[in-house]
Amino acid sequence: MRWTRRRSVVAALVGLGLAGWTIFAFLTSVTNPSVREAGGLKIYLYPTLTGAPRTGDNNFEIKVLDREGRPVDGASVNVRYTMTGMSGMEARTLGARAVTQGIYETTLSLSMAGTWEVGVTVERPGVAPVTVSFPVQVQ
Ligand SMILES: [Cu+2]
Repeated sequence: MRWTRRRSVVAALVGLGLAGWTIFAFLTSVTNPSVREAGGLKIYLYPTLTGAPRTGDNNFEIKVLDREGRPVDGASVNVRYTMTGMSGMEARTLGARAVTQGIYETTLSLSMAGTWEVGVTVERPGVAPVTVSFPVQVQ
């Protein structure tokens, strides 16, 4: 009796913990799904003009900031993207064009609706390359 109750309390706490973590992860991703921090950089990826990405060609901007929030210019920014969980689809790689103020621009051909995985690699002279990954929902 007592043991059963203790076990159900533990199960309830574990359940609450998992639910809390899930909600936290969900809220964090909703608050800002398009920023990643790695290697002393803050890297943003967002679709321009179109709002939510749709099937076909979509323009994206990549913003690169340093630790102090200053734009990182003169980097080589490459994008590698594929559809999540679709083994038959080959990943595509392309470079992003530098615009200004730490902003780089690219056009991704998102041929199907669903979840895509977009990897962004930032290379600077004399510094280890930084790669981050974004899930992108395509309608
Ligand atoms: Cu696909």
